[in-house]
Amino acid sequence: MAVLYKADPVRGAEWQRLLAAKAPDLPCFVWPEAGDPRAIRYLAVWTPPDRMLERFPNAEIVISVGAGVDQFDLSAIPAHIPVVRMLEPGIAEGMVEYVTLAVLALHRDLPAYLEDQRAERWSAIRLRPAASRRIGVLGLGQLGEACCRRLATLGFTVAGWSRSPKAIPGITCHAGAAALPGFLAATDILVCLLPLTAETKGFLHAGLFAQLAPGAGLVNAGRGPHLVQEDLLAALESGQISAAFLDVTDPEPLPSGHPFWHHPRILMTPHIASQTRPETAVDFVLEVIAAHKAGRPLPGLVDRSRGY
Ligand code: NDP
Ligand code: OXD
Repeated sequence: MAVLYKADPVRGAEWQRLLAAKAPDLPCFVWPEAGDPRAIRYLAVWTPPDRMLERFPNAEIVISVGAGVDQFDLSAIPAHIPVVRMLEPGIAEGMVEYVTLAVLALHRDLPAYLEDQRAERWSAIRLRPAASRRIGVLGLGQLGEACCRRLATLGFTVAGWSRSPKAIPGITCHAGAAALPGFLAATDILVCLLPLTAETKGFLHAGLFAQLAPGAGLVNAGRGPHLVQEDLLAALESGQISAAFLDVTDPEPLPSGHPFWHHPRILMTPHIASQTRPETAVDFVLEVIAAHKAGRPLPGLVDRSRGY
């Protein structure tokens, strides 16, 4: 019985070392090494290898090393093999830091001040209390909920939107398509933490921007294809969106000369909002394997019909 790790090889070496210490009976190979392919039972991957079952006929579980699984072709993974996504606490901690950074920067008008500095302009914008700034978070999963909770502790008025109803103390929770317009109309800074699915591709588009409070800020830390790029440029031009933090783009990186690179009201980061932390990721993988062996429900099991 062995684990195959297929993602960043530097982190793979860390996984190998950690697994050797925590589960000495469970060898870990870092792709393209795989030892005896018939011994590979658990694949921890960013994307599974082609012809996965031909290569690894005894594969039992595929675990995404990331929280998202949109990079998987789920139809290529046989239905009897469960697909699990990463639920280790480091991902949420990183995302909470990033979203807090972006929301505070938008709340405190950092993009405008950066522009002023470059233009040698000294001009104060009137401060607005956090309680009067309404933050709306799209997606109330492991990341959205953690971000909402932290933002609320900073004094913001926080709401979230998800597919199914939620109850989170101190957060106004909205659910379903019918609740979306009311949620958007009461949002000054919109944070996207949706998974990328057929339903959410292109979700951040002109029609949605138009429903936000005028001059709203945008944070996209979900996936690049959530955003319709030309609609963001138009919304920035009209002032309907005042500024945007983008941690994800489509493609990554954007080509040279793309208008986002030099846009004064766009702050881009290279998909670093959070990163899977090997120490806790390995614990999660061992938890999944133990649950599988014991016939218990698998944590992080992906619902293939929903795509997340
Ligand atoms: P979860 O699956 O835990 O949460 C997803 C949330 O989105 C759920 O609340 C879900 O609703 C909601 N949702 C999904 N589809 C819809 C829809 N059609 N309409 C309304 N709500 C919907 O995911 P995570 O919180 O773990 O991660 C979210 C995404 O963040 C990942 O898929 C990934 O794309 C991105 N990510 C980005 C990173 C980065 O560094 N930039 C790092 C890690 C993740 P419900 O609860 O009702 O199911
Ligand atoms: C993830 C990511 O999905 O890093 O975990 O984007």
